[in-house]
Amino acid sequence: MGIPEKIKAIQDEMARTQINKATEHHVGILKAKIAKLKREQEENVVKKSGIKQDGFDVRRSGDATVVFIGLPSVGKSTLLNKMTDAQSTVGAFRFTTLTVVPGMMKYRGARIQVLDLPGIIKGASTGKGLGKRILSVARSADLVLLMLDVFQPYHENVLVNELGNIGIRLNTLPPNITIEKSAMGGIAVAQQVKLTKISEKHLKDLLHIYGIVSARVVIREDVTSEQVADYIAGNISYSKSLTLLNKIDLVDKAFIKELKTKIKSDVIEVSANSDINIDLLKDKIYEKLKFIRIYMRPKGGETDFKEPLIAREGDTVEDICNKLHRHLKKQFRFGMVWGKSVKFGGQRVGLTHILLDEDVLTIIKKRGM
Ligand SMILES: Nc1nc2c(ncn2[C@@H]2O[C@H](COP(=O)(O)OP(=O)(O)O)[C@@H](O)[C@H]2O)c(=O)[nH]1
Ligand SMILES: [Mg+2]
Repeated sequence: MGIPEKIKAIQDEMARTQINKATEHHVGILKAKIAKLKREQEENVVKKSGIKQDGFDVRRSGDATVVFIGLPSVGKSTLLNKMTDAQSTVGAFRFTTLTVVPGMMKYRGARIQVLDLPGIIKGASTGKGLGKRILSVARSADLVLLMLDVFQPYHENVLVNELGNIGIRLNTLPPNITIEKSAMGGIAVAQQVKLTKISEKHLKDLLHIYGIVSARVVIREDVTSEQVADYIAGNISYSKSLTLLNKIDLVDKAFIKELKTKIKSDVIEVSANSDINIDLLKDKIYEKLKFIRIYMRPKGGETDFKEPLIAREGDTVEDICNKLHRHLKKQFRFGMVWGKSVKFGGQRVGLTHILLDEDVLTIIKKRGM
């Protein structure tokens, strides 16, 4: 039996199974089997065709990269032109954007690269058209903007599903578990928190599907079976997203109010054409990317408060060194910090020190360098 037939057989079995408490476990296992087969199928296609999977070649630049994902004609190109210095072709026809068009948005001192991609359609993840390549650009982005037309809000599910199919999860963190394969001894599970969404038996069955019979599993979070399957399968990206509703100039307030009750996530309503809420959108993007500003003070000199270095939440002194100069890390002796991340001004810190917004930083190099 080939992979498609195997998938079909399991799908048929699922269709025959009534979902209730008693069958929940069984259905979960069937789902995991399908997910595994689909991945294998995917890998076969890639191997046979020799298609490069990494999608379009876009040189990343700026402090962060944001991509638009949406169906054709929702207004992605129009919005890119409004937000950045780019000139992307806008058309009343579908598929006007055929390549990736990058634009740079400068906002509150940060340089944010925004990528306009061709529209995707339902089924994009299974290789219709350029779909998969387009979706894979989202994998390397710092933020995905899901863009919807005010008259087609239900397309949000399509976008989330298509991204999900190629292993991109939105607005969730990787599950806090570890699974270490061992040579023998069966599967040992250490639960630091109690599992309520999946039983230990289910967990072991999942591991078996992936051929793991001996492993040490540490559970630090109450995970679902999907999260465990993701962890075992690997190659999953966890991205942040924001949902936009465009063309609100075409409807009234009552229409939007009604609509918002139907969309799951928080949405930002904009009109690219009529310039509504564009600054609000920039604000939301900036906030979501969690930038921090670091003011550099040269040794014995004045702090540069005018042009902060733009970093991201969680960045360390080492990250800053890397931004400044390729070899600085090697020359680094210690840092001095004034601000929220230290107990007192001028505190000495090492490369692993995590900085906070508006810290002042001096880097002291090794002698003679
Ligand atoms: N009424 C209205 N039309 C818009 C808006 N934004 C874009 N459009 C129109 O929608 C069509 C498709 O826009 P385009 O930017 O090419 O969409 P894309 O395929 O998603 O890149 C064009 O005719 C735009 O003028 C908007 O905010 N309001
Ligand atoms: Mg376009």
